[in-house]
Order: sequence, then structure tokens, then C-alpha cells
Amino acid sequence: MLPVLVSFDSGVLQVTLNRPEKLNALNPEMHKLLRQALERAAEEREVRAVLLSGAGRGFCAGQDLSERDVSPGAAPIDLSVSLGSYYNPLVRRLRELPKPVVCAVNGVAAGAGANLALACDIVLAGRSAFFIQSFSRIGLVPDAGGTWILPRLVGKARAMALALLGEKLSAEQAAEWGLIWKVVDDEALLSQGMELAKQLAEGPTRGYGLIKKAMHASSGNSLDAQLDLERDLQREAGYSEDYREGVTAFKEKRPPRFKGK
Ligand code: LHQ
Repeated sequence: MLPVLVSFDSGVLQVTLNRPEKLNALNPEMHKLLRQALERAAEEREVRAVLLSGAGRGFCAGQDLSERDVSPGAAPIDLSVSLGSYYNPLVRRLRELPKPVVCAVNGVAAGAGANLALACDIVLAGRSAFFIQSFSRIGLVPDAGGTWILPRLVGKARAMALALLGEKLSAEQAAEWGLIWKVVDDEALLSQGMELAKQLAEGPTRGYGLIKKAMHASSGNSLDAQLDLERDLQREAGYSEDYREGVTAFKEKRPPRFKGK
């Protein structure tokens, strides 16, 4: 069985981390398959949304630690290689993908697994799921974008305590703090995640891509720069077929039929 499963239906590319016996801890093979899936999502016009989740009782336990030789005689490992080769390109790919990515966190999301979830656009979590910045427990620094996104989502005080203490944060608390979008019942998580992804797959895909661009640019921009960016992106959105369809549908008092163009 492949450690990442990919299927396509109704405009949604469903990507499932599939090493449940290791709580979907990430190894190079999984990174390769994940990267291929996201490249496919970027390239194929038919793919208009992505749904990411994990098989079994966990979402993702971060880097596979069993593959690290830390025995006394072993040479020290340069962890930057792993970040440069796998994690950083993964986070950049998710951010730059001009299509919405829904993450359904079905269980524990630890270390880079937590930050992988937070790099997605809309995060749902099952009621029993939890998030841990477990890096400090093994002497590391939050990576996969954690030190960037956490303070922006929950503020510095909470981000710092999450990173230093490496304590479990329940899905409910994560939603209350604004770390994620919503908590849903465990049994309903995948169907609700899919429903949301399908809804997005029927939306104005080009416009969504531009929304992502604007949102991501905002944290590094002044208001002036952001206003200019909105002007430029709106020009682009206004030239889309979907804008024409949206306004026509509004005038005709019917639901729009967006084509993602
Ligand atoms: C695992 C793992 C795992 C292997 C559970 N690896 N097997 C990036 C780049 C470069 C280098 C370093 O790091 C990074 C980023 C990172 O992600 S660093 C952080 C890595 N992750 C962690 O430190 C989390 C480690 N796991 C845990 O703390 C616990 O397993 C959690 C809290 C996630 C779940 O606890 P439990 O529900 O009690 O499950 P468990 O501990 O019994 O795990 C179930 C199995 O999964 C078990 O295998 P076994 O054969 O004994 O049944 C674990 O060994 C395995 N597993 N995480 N990261």
C-alpha cells in the first residue's frame, strides 16, 4: 500500500497520508508522493480543490524519528538538509498553489505534522484531534513554517508558550484561539471536509487563487502596498469568465455556474 493515497472526484484531489501504524510520520517516500500530488493539483485544470487528511487515528506525527541515527557514535545529522529538500518546498507549494486546500485533521497533528495542517487554507479538525508543537520536546525549533504562522494566528504569547512547552492543544481550544477554522464530530469530519472541498471546487477557482495571494501577501505589506495589490488582483479577477458569470447569475436571480476560468 502506498504511504500517500491520491484520488480524484468532482473537482477535488483527495490526498491521504497513509502510514497509520506510525501515525503518518513523514519519510522521504511520503514527501515525494505528496509533492507529486500537489504538482498534479497545480497543473491539472480539472483539479479545483484539494482535501488533505490522514488514515487511521492520527493526522501526522511530523518527521519520522525512527529513521534518525542518534546513537552516541553516529555522526551528527544536518537537519537543514531535510528542511531544504522536503519541508520548505512543501510549505511553499501549499501556499503558492492557486487553488484552495482543505485539511481535515483526523487525530494528532504533531511537530511538522501540525504545521503542515496549518499551511493549508481551511483547517477542520475532528473533536478528538489535537495539535502539539512537539519540537521542543526533542530539543528542536518549530519548523515547516511554525514560527511564522503561529504568532500570526494566535498572537505571540500563545505561540511562544505552545512552542516552548510542547503541550497538547485540543481541537476545541485551537478553534477558539483562531488556529483553525472549525471543529466537527469525528464521524462527520471526512464527509464535511469533502463537502467543503467540493463546494470550493465549484467556485471561482481563479478568484480563489487571487484571494490566497492577497491574504498571504498581507502580513508582509503596509496598508498602502496591500491596497495597490488588491487593485491589481481585482483587475485580474474582473477579467475572469467567472466574474462575468457571477454578476449575470446575480442579475438573473439564479445560482452561478462557475467554471474556474
Ligand atoms: C512515530 C512518530 C514519529 C516515527 C509516532 N516518527 N514513529 C523536520 C525536519 C528534520 C528533522 C527533524 O524534524 C522535523 C520536524 C519534526 O516534525 S520534529 C517532531 C517530530 N515528531 C514528534 O516529535 C512527535 C513524536 N510522537 C509523539 O510524541 C507521539 O507519538 C504522539 C504524541 C504524536 C502520539 O502519541 P500516542 O498517541 O501515545 O502514540 P504512540 O506514541 O504510541 O505512537 C504510535 C506509533 O507511532 C508508535 O509506534 P509503535 O511501533 O511503538 O507502535 C510510535 O513510535 C510511532 N510514531 N510518532 N514522529
